[in-house]
Amino acid sequence: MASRRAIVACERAVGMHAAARTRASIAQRLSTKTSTCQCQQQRWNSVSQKPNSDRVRFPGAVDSKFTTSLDFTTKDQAMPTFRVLDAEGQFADPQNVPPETSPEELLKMYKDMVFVSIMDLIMFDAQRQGLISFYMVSAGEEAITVGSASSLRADDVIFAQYRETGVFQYRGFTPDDFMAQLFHTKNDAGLGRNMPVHYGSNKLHLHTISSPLATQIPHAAGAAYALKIQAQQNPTEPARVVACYFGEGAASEGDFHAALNIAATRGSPVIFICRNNGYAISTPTLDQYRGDGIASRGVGYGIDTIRVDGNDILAVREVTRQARERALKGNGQPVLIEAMSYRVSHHSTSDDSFAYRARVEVEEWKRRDNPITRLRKHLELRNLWDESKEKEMRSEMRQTVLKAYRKAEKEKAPALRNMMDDVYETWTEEQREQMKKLRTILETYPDEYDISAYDEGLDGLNEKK
Ligand SMILES: Cc1ncc(C[n+]2csc(CCOP(=O)(O)OP(=O)(O)O)c2C)c(N)n1
Ligand SMILES: [Mg+2]
Repeated sequence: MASRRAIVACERAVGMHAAARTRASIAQRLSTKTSTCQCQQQRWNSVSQKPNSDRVRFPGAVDSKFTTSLDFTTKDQAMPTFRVLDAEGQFADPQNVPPETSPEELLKMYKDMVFVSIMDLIMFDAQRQGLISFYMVSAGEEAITVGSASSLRADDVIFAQYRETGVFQYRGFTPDDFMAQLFHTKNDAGLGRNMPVHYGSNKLHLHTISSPLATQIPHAAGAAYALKIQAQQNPTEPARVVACYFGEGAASEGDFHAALNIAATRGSPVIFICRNNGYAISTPTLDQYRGDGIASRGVGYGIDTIRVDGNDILAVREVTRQARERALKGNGQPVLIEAMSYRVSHHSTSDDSFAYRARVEVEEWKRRDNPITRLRKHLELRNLWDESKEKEMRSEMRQTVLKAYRKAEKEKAPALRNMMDDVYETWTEEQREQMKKLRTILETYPDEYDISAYDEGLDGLNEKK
């Protein structure tokens, strides 16, 4: 099923016309030996073993030695966690620092993280006041999203889960774009059809967020395969990768496993970025899995994998930079990054996390480590930042968010016809009938239904010509 989804995503991305090339023929293409997977095919050509060899090259195992000692393989030591900065913002190993990041870039990353945290506070409150229906904050995870986005090309394709506001912010989604979606105004690219925080942008190569968990992961594997084919067809164009974000909870879905496997076997240039924040709503990781996090699964699928300190933006930036290079090496391959953090906030505005975890646990994490504070300390050590700049920036950002917020609050909602549009190419008879009935109801009970808030009012019910 997930492989089928990957194929569909692949078809869409390369723009194949369904009538011209049926799914069957695509599936056949995927299963045929192409020049790109020759290396993988060749791996098994030497099944015939030499006499007295200490191993047989079984077709199903890489290079397994014979042994007479009966030992079960057990859980090994945990994979290490890469970091660049220590909790005080100093280089953890001054002899081993990543390539210099310019002061401008460091400041952009810092400001983007702070902007997200300020918008989060304001919009969480807006939901509490009943002004928007739902919200999710990124508290504690801003470095994972901003840091990784900073190492991608602007036209790399991104699939996100929902706690990746920092990616949208880094890419150039504007305060007006955020507010149009959150207040479902007529300027929302999704025309108010999605819950708040389900952002998307064609222009910025950000696929629209979708609520059912993990469905974006096979889509990402398929889209990356499409990019690989495109790169073969247009070798002079700069190669692109896909970045796919998800939580450790989403990695419990079958889609995660199918996607990693197809990406590995097809050599798709996709960077899987898992945000491991310790919880899937109320389910702590201990009840989700017993292995070594999500990283150990990447190795199981034959995928180059790294674990990184998600509170250390320079570490996230550097692993993503190197992951991107790896993803494009040779004929392409997936890479898995597991970024460790802690979900400081409630899961969403629909959740009260103190019903299942102690306040002291959260307070302890807030005190112990925070990605924004860590980068701020680093900037101060380099004389790039101080308290007065901080104050000025925070006040300006608050004003920016509130200005966009007030503007969106007054904006009309999309025309009512958008309820029906884009399901079929044109409305069906049933849809026309339903819109006619809706018109009758709205005209009969004008005091019950205030449609002045909708673009075009009653005319918005008319079918688009
Ligand atoms: C298929 C599916 N099952 C369940 C849900 C309900 N649900 C929404 S978010 C969530 C937890 C996901 O946790 P994780 O992937 O770790 O992301 P986090 O919220 O921690 O960022 C669940 C169970 C869903 N949206 N889709
Ligand atoms: Mg989680």
